[in-house]
Amino acid sequence: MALRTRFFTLTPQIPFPSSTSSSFSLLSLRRPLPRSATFSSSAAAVQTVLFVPPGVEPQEVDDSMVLPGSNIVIGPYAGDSRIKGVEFVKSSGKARDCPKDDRPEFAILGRSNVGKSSLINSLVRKKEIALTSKKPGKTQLINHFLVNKSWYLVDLPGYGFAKAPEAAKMDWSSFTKGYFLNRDTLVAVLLLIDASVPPQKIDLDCANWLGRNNIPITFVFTKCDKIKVAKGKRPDENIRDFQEIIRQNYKIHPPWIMTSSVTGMGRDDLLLHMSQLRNYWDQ
Ligand SMILES: Nc1nc2c(ncn2[C@@H]2O[C@H](COP(=O)(O)OP(=O)(O)OP(=O)(O)O)[C@@H](O)[C@H]2O)c(=O)[nH]1
Ligand SMILES: [Mg+2]
Repeated sequence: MALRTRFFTLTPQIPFPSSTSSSFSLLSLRRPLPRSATFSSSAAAVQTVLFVPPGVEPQEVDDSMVLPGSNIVIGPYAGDSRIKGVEFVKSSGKARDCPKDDRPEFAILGRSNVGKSSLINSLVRKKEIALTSKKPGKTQLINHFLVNKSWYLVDLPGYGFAKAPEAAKMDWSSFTKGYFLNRDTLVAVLLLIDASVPPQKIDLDCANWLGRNNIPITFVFTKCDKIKVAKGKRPDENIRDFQEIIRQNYKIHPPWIMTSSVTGMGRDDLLLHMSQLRNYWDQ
């Protein structure tokens, strides 16, 4: 059976009034704790509801089980999260060209330039296995990287980049239909959100689309090292604002975590979280 039907439970449909009139279902493993948790990152605190994985009773949770800079509780399915090897497998222009085996995979999704390729390089500790660029629109194909010969990281083209060369533009309707809806080996989408800018409608719309299609997500906030902004808000403030929107609209929060590909912040913790999702999927 596919993960998304046996791993995640659906909440009742909740209206999503801010950006679309359609209704939204959010995915979570279990009901969240009735209390909220607070994490401090520089001055502002981020309030959130904890994500409690299978095998953990909400009343059992204590602070030592929560990953720093996240709402993620680590449970008994978390395992060895070390990276022993990574190899680029292939680039695919269409979903049907993707590797055809049963290995579990995580899709890295987000706006162009949010740091998808950089996150992959940081997770596997290889400088340029996934190609990065200051210019948006660098990644234009579905790129599969095989980790520890047992699971895939998938670097996807970014959305929200209007100026991509016509020939290189992704056909998102066929892409989403072909990849997200039919990829039975998809454990979760890591939806990357740039913490150095305020919440973006396009990211909320993307979360909305994934939720409506019962695809599990983890919000991965990127660029959390960018604290020296001349104007505007700090990453922790932007993340707090993003959580506020999520909390207003949804009863259950997906897991979320703060990261930086420059400093390595959140890298080990995200890998541990991915190990618990993968091990549960694999059982
Ligand atoms: N300060 C900072 N910069 C980052 C971080 N992650 C990525 N960047 C920078 O952001 C730019 C875009 O990074 P990429 O990893 O190429 O972004 P992408 O999401 O793969 O972009 P596309 O493939 O074009 O969709 C590069 O200049 C990176 O060096 C981060 O955590 N902190
Ligand atoms: Mg890229």
